[in-house]
Amino acid sequence: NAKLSPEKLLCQLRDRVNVTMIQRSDGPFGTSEWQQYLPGKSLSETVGHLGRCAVVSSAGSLKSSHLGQEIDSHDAVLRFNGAPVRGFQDDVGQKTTIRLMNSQLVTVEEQQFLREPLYNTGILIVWDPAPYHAEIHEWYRKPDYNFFESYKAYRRTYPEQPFYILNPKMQWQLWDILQENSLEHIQPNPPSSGMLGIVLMMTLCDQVDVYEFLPSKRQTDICHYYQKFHDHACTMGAYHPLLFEKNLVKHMNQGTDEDIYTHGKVTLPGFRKVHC
Ligand code: NCC
Repeated sequence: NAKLSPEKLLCQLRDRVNVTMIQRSDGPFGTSEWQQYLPGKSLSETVGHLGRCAVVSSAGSLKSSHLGQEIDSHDAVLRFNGAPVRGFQDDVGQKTTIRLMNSQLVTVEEQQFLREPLYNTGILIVWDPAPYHAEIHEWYRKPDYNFFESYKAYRRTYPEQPFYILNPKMQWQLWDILQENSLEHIQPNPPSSGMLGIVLMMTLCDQVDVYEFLPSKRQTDICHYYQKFHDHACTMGAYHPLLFEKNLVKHMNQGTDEDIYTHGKVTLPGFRKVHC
């Protein structure tokens, strides 16, 4: 269904999706107030050179997977939103190097976000849905969720923990590639945290193993491995173009179909290893 070869697709992602964190030089963030809040070090300086990385989706199919040890064997592990590790180590591991969160969580669930120890581990990154190819200024005036105050409150409480804001430009650069490689029209909503996280890790790591983004034989309507809630849309997508994301990731998989079936595991090369 994708139009480009896997090799060309990887090159497009590498060359057209500019994964950066908001910096002091980004327009409205240049004020003296923001200087105190944005981390001084860049993300790549903070994480260093990463070899093998794991991206752990929050899917219900992780339940009873016993993938914990395998996930923890990676140099770095990315998790999403409020996905817990305590009580679920056997299935999802215990290492958290980066946690990517949407702005809704940080804003609507601010009290839990500021209180729960879950968030105190690893590097935090928050992203917010921006208007299609909007300039930073336009987005800053009218974010989807106004998470800026909550971000500042967290930074005041935990000034030592690295906490970045994802530059919103990347979501539409990635969406364009999703659309170009799909035969159907895709809803104009940004990619899921899962897809953003996969591309983020491809910029930081030599190799990225993604778990239960493409569902294994354990596929289920249970939304998350940590909740009892059932909803088919969690796996197939509603707001996010999740199905198109999954097709694209399947197309680029360098692992085996057997690994998808048994481990829900896809292996992607880091952009450093991609030669165009
Ligand atoms: O559910 P969510 O996603 O936090 O999951 C993180 C990523 O894992 C992948 N996933 C999840 C469940 C599933 N059955 N299959 C999957 O493949 C997806 O790639 C997903 O992105 C989000 O993307 O940020 C999302 O966030 C939640 C919610 O806001 C947070 O969990 C915070 O509470 C959204 N749910 C709702 O708004 C009700 C979800 O749509 C997208």
